[in-house]
Amino acid sequence: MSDELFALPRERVELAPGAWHVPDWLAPDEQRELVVAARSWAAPPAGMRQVVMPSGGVMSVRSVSLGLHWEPYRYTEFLPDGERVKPFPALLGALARRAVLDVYGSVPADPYDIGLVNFYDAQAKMGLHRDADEDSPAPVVSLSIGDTCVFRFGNTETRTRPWTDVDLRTGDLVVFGGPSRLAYHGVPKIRPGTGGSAGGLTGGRLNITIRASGRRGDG
Ligand code: MD3
Ligand code: FE
Repeated sequence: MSDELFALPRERVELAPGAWHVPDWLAPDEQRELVVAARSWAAPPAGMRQVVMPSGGVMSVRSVSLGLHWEPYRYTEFLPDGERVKPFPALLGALARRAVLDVYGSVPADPYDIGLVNFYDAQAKMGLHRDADEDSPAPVVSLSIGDTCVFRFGNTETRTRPWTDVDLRTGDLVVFGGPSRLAYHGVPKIRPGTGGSAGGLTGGRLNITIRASGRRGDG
């Protein structure tokens, strides 16, 4: 029996105070637009790369930075090889403001100026961590396209339980504001082959996070 036959609309859920999961927020044509844009962002120079941790370990996720580049544990305008980071696209600023307005009813004071595009193949994962290198309380906006992932949302105190596992599917939005802004989170698993043809990806998962650096000026 097909799951789709009995698929009900998924409701928006507050995962923890200030953290909202909004299923199917991106329309299919918006997903396709972002996939097309991501292909151009991923191209060299300053294209897709794997971050090397201080331990020497290489992250399994491949990523493109826009606006500012994150390298453990700070934001810079230049990549490790000296290339200048690509500019922050106006499209991402507009999406982030629309998302935050939709969920919280107001937009943050600090401008959105950082985009991080993460690509997960079937084996990629991201360990539990906090995003604490921004100097702004503005909510982080996360958009998922392609294969479903298991997203693990922990607590603000420890890298250990309690945590909640939630499937993020293509088109889903999550915003992390208020007390959830500094919560531990990660991606323990991709569910290969679940993305369909959504957005025109042939496999894997694209996650786009949009943040405010809190830096003065135009970012
Ligand atoms: C909660 N990315 O890039 S998105 C990351 O799916 C990251 O690629 C994951 O964690 C991904 O740092 C998870 C959800 C997410 C992103 C940023 C957050 C959750 C967050 C920042 C603060 C709290
Ligand atoms: Fe994160």
